[in-house]
Amino acid sequence: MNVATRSLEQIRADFPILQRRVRDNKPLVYLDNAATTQKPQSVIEALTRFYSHYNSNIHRGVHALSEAATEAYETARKKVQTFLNAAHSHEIIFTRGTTESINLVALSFGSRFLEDGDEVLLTQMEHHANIVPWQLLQRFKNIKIKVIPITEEGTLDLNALDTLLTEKTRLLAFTHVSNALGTVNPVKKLIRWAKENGLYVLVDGAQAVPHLPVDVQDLQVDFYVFSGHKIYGPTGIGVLYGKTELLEAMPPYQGGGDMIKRVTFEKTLFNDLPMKFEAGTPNIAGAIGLGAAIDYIQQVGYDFIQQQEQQLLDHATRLLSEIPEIKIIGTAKEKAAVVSFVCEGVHPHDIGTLLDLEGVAVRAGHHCAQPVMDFYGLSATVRASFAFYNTMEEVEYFVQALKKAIRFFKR
Ligand code: C6P
Repeated sequence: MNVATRSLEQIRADFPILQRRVRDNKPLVYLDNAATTQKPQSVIEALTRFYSHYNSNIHRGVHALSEAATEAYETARKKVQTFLNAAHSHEIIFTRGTTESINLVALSFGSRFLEDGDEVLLTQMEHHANIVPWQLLQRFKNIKIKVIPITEEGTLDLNALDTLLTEKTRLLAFTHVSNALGTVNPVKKLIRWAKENGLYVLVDGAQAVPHLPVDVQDLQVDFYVFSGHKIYGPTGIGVLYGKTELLEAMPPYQGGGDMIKRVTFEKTLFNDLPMKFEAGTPNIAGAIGLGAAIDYIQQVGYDFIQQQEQQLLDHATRLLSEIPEIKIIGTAKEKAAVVSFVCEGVHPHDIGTLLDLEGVAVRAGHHCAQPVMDFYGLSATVRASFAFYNTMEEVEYFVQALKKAIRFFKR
């Protein structure tokens, strides 16, 4: 056993669920990491410790538990600040997840910074979470949505940028990594282009932060959003990073407790950042769990994560390419560890169901990215998405199970 194998085994042992057996005692092969990642023991323990030791509301109490909870919640915010290299901790807003973060920006930034007739530039490969909030904004603002097209291999057609740009274009909002195709977009290049043309930029980092380090100051991005559960943290917690001057100028997204300084029936004075955007009791345990997840990722390190995931991706791509019935959807040069594919003559859901019978968890469907499916003339794909805790043996087992499923349907 070499060092790398041993350390991978140790890493896998950190995730209790990976020891589980499913479907007639088959070992679980979890390849649905783009939907949500599994949680290491340290995250589970952070949640348990919060609820068993210092569960309390934050920012309100004068008692010991409330002080401890407030301290832990604000420490988690600082961990996210360091994780993204944000200039200030008040630039980190805790939300329910990527979806809520984008809805917050669309409604709050949209109401303050966008005017009737303004244009918002999205891409063909957006998750619905970065399409529908802008359409909801259209109920209040007569904004126009324009779309950067994609090429057959699933990369953005950058040649279209200058054609799409008009003097009305205000915002570029795009995904850093496509959940349906795995494409890693040229985020720096796109932001540079946007800034040269005076646009605001929102980047959906839901599928990026699990795989690569992000530095919001280096990117010079205005808004960067992600979900805790996709980076080994709990569900129901997410992050909106925003530049101070924008967040200061934006109106609150929701009203209630904690987001105010003074309330009368005539007028309310709003709280400072970040509380202005965190109305009501937040997901305290979730934020603390996210902090623990960030600690864990930093301990594993992105060098290991990237090296391991690249090997898994290459191996899966090679093995799948050898199966004549399989067509990989999304063949960009720069990809995160996601392989989407279709199988001639078999519906993706049927493949997903037969893989499940072998203990292999994948996602089959439109992946909440129907415009991507429309581009390829598909209703769905099968998607295997890897994390650093997956093994080459699991990739091989998955491909064997897939071949068995194909044989079953060809009978
Ligand atoms: N994609 C997937 O299986 P939430 O649900 O708020 O945590 O994340 C939404 C979201 C936004 N952007 C991208 C690029 C995403 O991939 C996701 C979530 C999951 O692909 C669930 S649909």
